[in-house]
This record gives sequence, C-alpha cells and structure tokens, in this order.
Amino acid sequence: MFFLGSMLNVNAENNSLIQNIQGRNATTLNGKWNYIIDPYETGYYDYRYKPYDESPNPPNGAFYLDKKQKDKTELIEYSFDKSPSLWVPGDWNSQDNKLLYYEGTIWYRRLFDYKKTSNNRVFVHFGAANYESDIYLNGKKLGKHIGGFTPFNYEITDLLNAEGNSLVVKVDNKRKREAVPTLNTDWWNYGGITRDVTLVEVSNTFIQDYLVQLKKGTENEITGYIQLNGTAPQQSVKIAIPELKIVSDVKTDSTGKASFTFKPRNLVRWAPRSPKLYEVELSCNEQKITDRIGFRTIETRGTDILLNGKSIFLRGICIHAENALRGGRAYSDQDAQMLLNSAKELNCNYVRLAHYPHSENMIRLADEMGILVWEEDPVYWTIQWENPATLSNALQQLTDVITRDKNRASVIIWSMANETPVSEARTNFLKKLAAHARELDNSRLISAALEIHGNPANPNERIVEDPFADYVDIVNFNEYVGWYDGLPEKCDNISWNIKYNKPVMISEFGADALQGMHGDNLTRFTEEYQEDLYVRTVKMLSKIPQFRGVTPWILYDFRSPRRFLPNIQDGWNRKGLISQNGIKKKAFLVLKNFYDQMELKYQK
Ligand code: GCB
Repeated sequence: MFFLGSMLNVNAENNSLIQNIQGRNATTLNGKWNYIIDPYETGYYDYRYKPYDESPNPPNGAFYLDKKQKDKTELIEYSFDKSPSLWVPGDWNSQDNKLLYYEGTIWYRRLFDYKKTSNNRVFVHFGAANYESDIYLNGKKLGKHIGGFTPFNYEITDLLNAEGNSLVVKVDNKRKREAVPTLNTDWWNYGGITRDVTLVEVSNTFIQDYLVQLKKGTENEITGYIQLNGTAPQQSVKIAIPELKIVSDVKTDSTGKASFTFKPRNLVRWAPRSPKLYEVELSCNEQKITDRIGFRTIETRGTDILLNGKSIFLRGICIHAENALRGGRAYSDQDAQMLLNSAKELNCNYVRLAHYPHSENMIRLADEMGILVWEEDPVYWTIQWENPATLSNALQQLTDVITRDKNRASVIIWSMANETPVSEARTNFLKKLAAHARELDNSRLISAALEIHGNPANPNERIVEDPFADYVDIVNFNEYVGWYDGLPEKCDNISWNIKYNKPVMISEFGADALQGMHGDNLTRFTEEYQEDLYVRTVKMLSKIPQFRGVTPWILYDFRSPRRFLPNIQDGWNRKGLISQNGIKKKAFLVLKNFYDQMELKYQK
C-alpha cells in the first residue's frame, strides 16, 4: 500500500512493512533492555485517571513517559534505570526462572542515540513480539501491533533526537479467546520481544517493497514490481542481477510503482539439490538494497507436485520455533542452523514450520540450504470463527508473512490453519483466508492441516472428507493412528478413503517417547513404541495412491504447558525424533531410511 498524503504521520496505519531489513542501511537495537514486570497493568492505567494512553496530559504514572525524579519531593513509583534487564531478542520465560510461566505485561525500555543524515527518514522495525505490543518513542505512541509472529515497523523521523531517545515497548502475552491463536494451544506461550529490533535509515523517497520472482507458468521470465514510499513517487529505479547480465532502469508511476519483466538466458533454477541464488540489487536515490533470490516453479498436476516441472516427493518434518538445546524461542541464524541442519540429517528436502510464521532467518537459511518450506497462519484448533475481528487478525497475519517472504524460493506452501473442526462458520473463515492468500500470491500452493474421521460401519476405515479440501492445492491431514487412535499394529489394517484427485500429504503423525526409556513396542513412551509406530506408519501411508509427502510430528521435543506426566513429560511434548538434549531417538533412523528410499524412487 502507498500512503502519499499522510506518510510523515507517525501512526500505525501509515506504516506499511519495509521489505528486506537485512539488506539495507540498518542499525541494531538488539541487546539489553531494562524491563518492568506489570501484572496489574499499573503502567498503563491508574485509579485516578482514564487510561493514560488516551489522555492528552498523561500523569506521572505512565511508564512510557520514562520519568526521572526531578527532586526528592517528586513522587514517581517506577524506574527503568534501576530495573533489571532482559536480552532482546529473546523470550522472557527462558531468561529468568521467575518468568517461566509468566503471562501478562512486561514494559521494555531501550535508550539510544542516533544521528541521521538530514532529509533521510528513519523507521524502527520489530521482527516480532508476542503477542500484543504498544510502542512509544520519547513519550509518544507509535502504534499498537497485534500478533506474536509477524514483523511491524513505524516511522520515527519526526520524533527522533540525536541523543537520549527512550524507546518503550509494552508487551502483553495474555492469551485471549478472540485471539489468533486462541486460549488453548500445545506449545509454550513465550512472551517478549522475540525477534530483532532494528533502526532503518532510508532516503526521503525509498524502495519500501519489491517482488522479484519467476512469472507463474513460465520457466525463465523474471517478473515483479518495485514500490516506493515518499514525496517524489516518480523516480528512476535501477534493478540489476549481474550474474544474469540484467541491468535496467525502470520508471515508477505517480503511485510510486513500477513493474518489470526480464527474460534472461541461461537462468539456473533453484532446487533443493542446487539451491542457486542470484544477487539482486535495487537502487534508488543513492541507496542500494541487496538481496539473494532464487527462481523456481511450483504447481500441481493431478495428484503430482511439480517442482520446476518435475514430480517431487516432499520428505519433511514438522518444526516448532524453539531451540531446545539453548532453551527458548528460536530467533537467530544460529537457531535456524541448528534446526535445519537436523532436518538435513534426516535427509529432508522440506519442512513444515508449525504453527505460526517462524523468523525470517529461518526462511532465508532454507533458501540457502535448499529446503522447501510450508508456512502457517496461527489459526489453530478452535478460534472464534464468527468474530469479524478474529478474521481480520488472521488475515493481517497472513498478509504480513506473505509480504515478508514473497521473494523466498524455498517457500512453496501457505497453510491457512491446523486441525480445525469442520463447521460452516469455520469453512467460510478458511475460504476467506485462502482467497486472500491467492490474491496476494498466485504463484504458491495453498493448503491446511485437516482432520480425518472414522466410519462407524468399518472401524478400520479412515476418511478424509472436508469441504475446505475443495479450496486447497494439496490435501494435507493430521493422523495419530497408533497413538491417540489405538496401538501401532492398528496401522497394518487401516484403509484410507480419500476421494480427492489432488496430491495428498500427511501433515502430522507421531508418538511420544522419552529418549533413553526402553521397553517393548507396546509400552507407551518408550523409544521402541515410537520406532514401531514409524515403521508401521510409513508402510500404511505408502498405500495411499496420491501420497506425495509427509511431515511427521516433530523434529525436537518441545515445551508444552499441557504435558506434565512426571518423570516422562515434565513440561515437554515428547514426540520429537530428537530429545531436548539433542540425542536422536530410534525412530529417527526409521524415518531417515524411508527418506533415502523415497529419494531414490523419485530420482528415476
Ligand atoms: C496435533 C497438533 C499439535 C500437537 C500434536 C500432539 O494434532 O497439531 O500441535 O502438538 O497434535 O502432540 O498431540
């Protein structure tokens, strides 16, 4: 979007997302931030006043004013200066044991100096903060952001001082019925400023957003657009892909937009085995943005998934954004390395990033490593299907992740939801999400992790029948035959009733196993049980004619506040193929062997 008239105003509505923070003139605000824990919302409200936030003359109590005592008589009941600090980025739960279970508000403050070049503009960009954030600079509100896993930025040009800026962020991770996700999930509700905070300095009119991808339906036509933001929207923008000998000047129109198409010779397409990325340079007003972009096609034909025109089997694994070895929410490049290297060891060519958008580091590394990616909107289980605010929240999070990752070749699937029980309201909701995703990005595939059901007349039949399946490109479903549904041997007799003439993938199956706990294959929570379940499940799934991929649940054990069986779970969901200490369980090898076979089969 482009907001010409009011673009210098400092408020949320006028600050659309800036593309590719890492490739710009950026200054990190990562590091130690002072914090004040505020379970009773004292920093925001007071019994004497209306919410301070709305008041034209906020009284002393408001934390975002970052007040200092002027003399000994002045009453101020808080002090960021004397408060402890938390590391940003990072969840608060894993930084101080007192905060392990904390769900509520924490106020963060960071002081900084910043001298900008005159006429330039400055934005503050947050990779993510969970779940609701109110952001203030030097006592003025920049905006409010809702959603725990998507980026946001605000312009601060007019509020910025050369010295002594106080950036205050109120982060509240209380779970709410109407939120996305809602009250109940099976993962840890890590709170805090969980991803990078960055100052971005841009010229007065700058490249806010761009798309550079292969045109749908073509093998070598690079197409895209550039979107400027600023008072001089009609400019000449240079786009270069030196390795392909592309250098071109494009002219933006009165809305700041320019589209382009190039037909390079000898384009090498991106694929898992050869993840070719090209340096792309975009220059405008003496500012250059650099990116690394890959080009590939993805489509379905009948029951096949075609990558660059060739049928592929997606050898995947589900991953939560958690680094169990370090403890806490994953955010950094090192976290991404740890997780994706483990997936590679399994011989995966694909990962399902559950159940919400993971960090940009993860997606960029997947591009570099040649791992295909499923990204997911946090529409999980039973959110408020009939609440328009919940729908616009889910739409916004979807918009933001598509905006952020639309140039990443690794991303091939946008998932609308996970395990959402069928009802008319739910299907209407998901249809709106899918239509929106297709409108924003017609080049990738749409899916969702659906549920299955049984047949009372035939206890061994499992049926995939869901009105939303008509709106997806790939039918994905979660199944727990052998864990929540009988014992592993049940897999041997299951017959699948899946009428869709589309590729079918299994977005989840699995069993809990405590690493190091051994027994026979009927003893719950042993490695042998999990191993047996994997052996039988891959045989069972291989009988589905449209079977084109699978992402077992899950790569690593992960923290969950629903899993407290003493001495076994102790706060962890144990369905990982690797323990929280990094030790592989027996089932790891079963899956790896299966993937080695599938790789050979699909090479033919
Ligand atoms: C599921 C959910 C996943 C859970 C998993 C389990 O179906 O999609 O979030 O963690 O089952 O372990 O029960």
